[in-house]
Amino acid sequence: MTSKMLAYFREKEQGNETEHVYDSQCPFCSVQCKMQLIESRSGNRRRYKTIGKANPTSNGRLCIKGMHAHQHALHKERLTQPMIKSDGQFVPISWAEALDYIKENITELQQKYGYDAMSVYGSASITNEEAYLMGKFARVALKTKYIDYNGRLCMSAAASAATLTLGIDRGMTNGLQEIPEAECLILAGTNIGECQPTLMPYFEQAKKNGAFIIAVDPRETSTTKLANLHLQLKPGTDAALYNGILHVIFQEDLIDSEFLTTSANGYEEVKQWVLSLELTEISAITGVSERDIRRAATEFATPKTGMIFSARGVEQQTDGSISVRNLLNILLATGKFGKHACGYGAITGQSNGQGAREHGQKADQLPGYRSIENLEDRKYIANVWGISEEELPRKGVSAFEMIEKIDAGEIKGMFLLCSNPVVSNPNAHFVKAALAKLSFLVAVDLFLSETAKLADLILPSTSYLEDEGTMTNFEGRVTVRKAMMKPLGEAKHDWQILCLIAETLGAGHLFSFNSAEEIFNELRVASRGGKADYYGMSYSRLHENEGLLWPCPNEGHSGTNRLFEEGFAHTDRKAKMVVVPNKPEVAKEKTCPKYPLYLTTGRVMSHYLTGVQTRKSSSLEARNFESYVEIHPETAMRYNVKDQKLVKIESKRGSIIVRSKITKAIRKDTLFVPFHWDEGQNVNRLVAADLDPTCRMPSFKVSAVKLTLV
Ligand SMILES: Nc1nc2c(c(=O)[nH]1)N[C@H]1C(S)=C(S)[C@@H](COP(=O)(O)OP(=O)(O)OC[C@H]3O[C@@H](n4cnc5c(=O)[nH]c(N)nc54)[C@H](O)[C@@H]3O)O[C@H]1N2
Ligand SMILES: Nc1nc2c(c(=O)[nH]1)N[C@H]1C(S)=C(S)[C@@H](COP(=O)(O)OP(=O)(O)OC[C@H]3O[C@@H](n4cnc5c(=O)[nH]c(N)nc54)[C@H](O)[C@@H]3O)O[C@H]1N2
Ligand code: SF4
Ligand SMILES: [Mo]
Repeated sequence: MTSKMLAYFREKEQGNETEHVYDSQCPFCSVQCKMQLIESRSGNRRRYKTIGKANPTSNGRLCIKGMHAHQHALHKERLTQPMIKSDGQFVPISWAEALDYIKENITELQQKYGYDAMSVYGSASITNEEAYLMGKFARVALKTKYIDYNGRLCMSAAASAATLTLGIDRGMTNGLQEIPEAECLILAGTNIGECQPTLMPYFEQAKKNGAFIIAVDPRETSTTKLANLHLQLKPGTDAALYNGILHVIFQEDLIDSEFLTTSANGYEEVKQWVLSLELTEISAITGVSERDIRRAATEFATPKTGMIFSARGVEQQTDGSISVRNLLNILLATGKFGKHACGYGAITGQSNGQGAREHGQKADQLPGYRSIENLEDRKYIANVWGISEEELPRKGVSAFEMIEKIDAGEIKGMFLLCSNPVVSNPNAHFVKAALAKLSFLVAVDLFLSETAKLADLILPSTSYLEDEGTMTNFEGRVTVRKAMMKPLGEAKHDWQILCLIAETLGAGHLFSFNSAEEIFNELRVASRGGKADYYGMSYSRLHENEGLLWPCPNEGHSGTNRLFEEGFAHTDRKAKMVVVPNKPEVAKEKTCPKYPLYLTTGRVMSHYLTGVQTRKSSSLEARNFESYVEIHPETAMRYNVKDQKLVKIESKRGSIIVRSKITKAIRKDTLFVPFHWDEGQNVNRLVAADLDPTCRMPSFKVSAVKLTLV
């Protein structure tokens, strides 16, 4: 035993171990479970444990990612100093040197090529205050129109569908507590069991109460196992499936005609269109039997209550946006909005998947869900920001389109904060080559991600344990996450970094914030009167109420639990139904003799997104230390693949080598690979970069591939 260990045990025996308990909130998914970090100190030794804390959303539950979140935040590979690339190596520098370097490079690029030579790529894993400041930073400090964020790859389809059909985009239209009381639930392309595990009890309780649950997924998952009916469709055919369900609803007169007449536009056209379709054709397109389509329609339409949930399975498609609108068509046709246990939920993804899409990180958006192309909105925000309306740039382009512009040489510089696009964007080889063309790339991260490795300058940021701010969870509930530790080394908060750079660029007077709360108070004013109105929320109110659901327009307002009780958010108070074609406008990749199998991608419980954080956690890494591919036993036999063997998967764009997992859970014509690994296991090397024309969401869920033995 070493002398250090002896000293430790001696102290423990003498009862010298002290315990400190800190309140925190999970950095990972959109449930935003409240948690406590318990630190046991004994001499110089520290041991940590995370436990759940009671809260109205997950009632004190945590999943394995939350339980081990502190492992990455306290990991020895955390970045603690700014680093500059010199002769291909990263060398530590001071903040003052880093800021000078930034000023020099940005000024030179913008003088030579104009303000729009710089771009900003943001994130939905940062606080509302930071998301708000990113939008302001791009437009006011950098004066560029080019800003977008990783939420484009995540929430854009559901967001545009809800905005177009309902007039407002809040993930859940109803309170979470209503789920167990719904008589039928459709879970479409959502794997809550792995991705939001602490929400499962709401759905399990619904089942116990007698609800009929319908799952739509090409794979069997822990979520589909809860269902009474699993529609195991061909990837990419959701739009047609929901047309089939609508066909039956109209044909069998299971509609709520009074609701349709008073509350929806466009239903006559939808009725005519879906009645003109043949169920046999829908069945052939989707691979779902006519009987199952009929059953789903009657089980959902007949009872008085029912809710539909969707996530990326439906949404990450070239017709994701309009497919979600078809799910909303089903809810409208059956009158299931604005009432108890009736409504829609787009299960948001990242920790702040909801809030970060409301306050101006999107290419065409200003805070409070305002539009950058609307004169009134422009004037209002310019006034809050202390600039003139004319100085405010116009709209830019979506995340992947910024990368295309970098490739084309139109964008020369990028400020990247809290994202890893080389691993998360489609067509990864193209993305990596494009980013390598940048004259100046600054990456702000916790770790040296695959994208950060391409940067000219890396700035170290603070983790969830160190950074205070508000997050808006999938319910639309705004909560405050407290900071419980000092920044690690010289790391700074994302908002501080933005303020420092703004100052360097001469806009310091518009970014003179000393705390997250000060930024929030400006955000409140900026969102005032907008669709996502946070004006009535203050930090003290948020603490007192365990969070508030927006809209919350004044300090006397108790937040909004259920939307659309008094009609929809369009000016005529009516929702807009829309005719949805079976086949998308931008074709999806088709299988062919060379690439005969579909590939779909997604997640596993133990890892988070590009895995930069969860692969640093020993407990999580131990559960899945490498990627894999799900293959149906018959398909495996056809390709002579045995279980647990390395196989090569190849598309037009590239190839990866991963281990086979033979399972009946997947369709025979489809493979599934999670996307949490980089380099040679990065599944996005295979994925097609076709974009949805409405919202510019990439088609992560359908690519054509071939399978060979290694
Ligand atoms: N463990 C874990 N949890 C997470 C995350 C994580 O990385 N790991 N990420 C968070 C984030 S940012 C997000 S966006 C959410 C994502 O949450 P989800 O969208 O639920 O997760 P995915 O696994 O991407 O996809 C869901 C399901 O869609 C199915 N699917 C594939 N193709 C199709 C199709 O064509 N149609 C239909 N109907 N379904 C299809 C997949 O088989 C999969 O089971 O999870 C959040 N929570
Ligand atoms: N094939 C395929 N691709 C997909 C998807 C899919 O289903 N299939 N899903 C898409 C979806 S839904 C999403 S959301 C995207 C996500 O894609 P990304 O945003 O690229 O993924 P992350 O792994 O969250 O990257 C976050 C980075 O920021 C760092 N980081 C974490 N916290 C902080 C912080 O507080 N501040 C700063 N500055 N840095 C921080 C992490 O270390 C990490 O390097 O991927 C998309 N890509
Ligand atoms: S990952 Fe999501 S469900 Fe799991 S503990 Fe964190 S917030 Fe809760
Ligand atoms: Mo996401």
